[in-house]
Amino acid sequence: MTLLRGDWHSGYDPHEFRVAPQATPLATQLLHATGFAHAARLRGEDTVVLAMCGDGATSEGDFHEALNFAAVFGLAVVFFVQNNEFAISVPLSRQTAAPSLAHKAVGYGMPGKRVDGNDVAALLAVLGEAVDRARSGLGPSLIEAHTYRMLAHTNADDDSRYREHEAVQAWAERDPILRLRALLREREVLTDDTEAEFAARAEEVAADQRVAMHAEPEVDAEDLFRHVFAERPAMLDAQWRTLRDEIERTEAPA
Ligand SMILES: Cc1ncc(C[n+]2csc(CCOP(=O)(O)OP(=O)(O)O)c2C)c(N)n1
Repeated sequence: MTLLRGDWHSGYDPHEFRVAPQATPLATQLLHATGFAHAARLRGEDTVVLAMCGDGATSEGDFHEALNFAAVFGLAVVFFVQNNEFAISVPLSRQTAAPSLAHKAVGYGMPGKRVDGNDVAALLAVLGEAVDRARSGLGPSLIEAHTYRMLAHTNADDDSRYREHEAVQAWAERDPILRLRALLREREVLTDDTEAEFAARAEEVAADQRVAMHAEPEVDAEDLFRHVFAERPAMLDAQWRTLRDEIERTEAPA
């Protein structure tokens, strides 16, 4: 969440959690994933990479390059597309003329599966299969999870300009959390007690997050210039000196 308040781009250690930092340019993460899987292969590791993107991101050139390279070299990547039918205001019908996004897998020579994205159990089964396949050296898969975006893209987006309220309402009954809850209740995995315990723990996490997000971050302006190159080139160094002088001037007492 630190990314969203103008603090460090990644507020955690990606190595420790084995989750890459969020990439804002759409679909670039797919190439990173393919590269990561290639590196793992060269190092003799059995890592499987899960690469996620939206339906809109499938129209980027990077999507093609990443899937093609991964398939040709049989890399251990599971490409997971969350098809929520919109890329901000652009509907899926403007994104592809293919019968489904999963169909794209055929052209790359990898298995493609379309699954109900609001059915957590189905998703787990399909993802598990793709991960096992990748880990046993059979190469990448493409999974399309079909769902629906319930809110506007961001609070700067007015979705009433491009879709009907009724269409959104129709999806409310398919809420994946309610469905998972019903399944777990039926199997008696979830009881009143465990549910209350989970809800209390979730509220604790949310409360901690709110406190952390309201704290004033201590930013060091030079961080902008660190970790870009192993050795900072003269051009960046000049930019840093200009910024540093400006900061010193504005911070100097009048
Ligand atoms: C290369 C690039 N182009 C445009 C944008 C602006 N942008 C941010 S989110 C978004 C829509 C993404 O839609 P989708 O891939 O379907 O993912 P969703 O947000 O619906 O999960 C766009 C166009 C961007 N971040 N990167």
